[in-house]
Amino acid sequence: MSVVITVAPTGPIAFTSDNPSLPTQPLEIAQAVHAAYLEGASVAHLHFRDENEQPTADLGIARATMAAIEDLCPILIQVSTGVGLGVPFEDREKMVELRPRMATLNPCTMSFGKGEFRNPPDGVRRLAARMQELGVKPELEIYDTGHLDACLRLRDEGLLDGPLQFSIVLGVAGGAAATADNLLMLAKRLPEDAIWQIIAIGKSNLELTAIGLAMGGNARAGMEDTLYLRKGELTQGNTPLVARTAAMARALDRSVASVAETEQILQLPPR
Ligand code: KMH
Ligand code: ZN
Repeated sequence: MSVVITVAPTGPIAFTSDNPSLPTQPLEIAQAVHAAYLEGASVAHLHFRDENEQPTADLGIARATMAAIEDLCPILIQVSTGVGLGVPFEDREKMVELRPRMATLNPCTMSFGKGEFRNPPDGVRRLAARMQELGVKPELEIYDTGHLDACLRLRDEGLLDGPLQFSIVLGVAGGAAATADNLLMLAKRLPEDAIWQIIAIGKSNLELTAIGLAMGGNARAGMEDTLYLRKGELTQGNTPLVARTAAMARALDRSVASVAETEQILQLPPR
């Protein structure tokens, strides 16, 4: 099966003071996504920032960024409804009104590094129902086993349509550690027809991405998940991270999925 590579160029946590090549402004993000598309990424996972680099749910900034990307390439857009730790859930859930092809759904409230990541159950239900209405495919972010069970309950309530699409997110302080055992344990518990990708945060990003690809999973690459190409070496933008993930997939004799193939693999609702 071809590999779906998602680029996550910015995220909600880092600043250019952490890595000067972090794209934070609309045109910077569009150019980074276009470069990643040329390296094999078929999905772009987007967070937006204001002019002070603060994470924002500002729909105007989001639209400008999405339009700039669409002018450059046909990559599939996945908007984050995580947005940023300090952003109210009521503002975050409005991101799906942008009607992207996909958007993330974080099923549970959790400790997240030094902060709290609030995802109230009734809000998550409301968001899942709205995504269903709009034909926006949920990217289910599971940081631990209980998060998977929460998603299966939403499915059983009819709020999620199959096949379910999961991101197994490992390495966030507050969620499951970034270990091969945790990846195996979670991947084995997924529904038979589920589609999944590995998201490994921080220093285990390379190893766990390699294991996830070898296990048949898809992968996410980008400066949302690591600012380093290797220990002690800051990455010069997102492109080297995406290129390396594509090279690993090919080394495993797995082709890299095009946008059209990705629509098939993820069985995205037609637009
Ligand atoms: N930042 C990642 C650990 C989201 O954007 O909704 C998880 C994430 C969630 O990407
Ligand atoms: Zn994100």
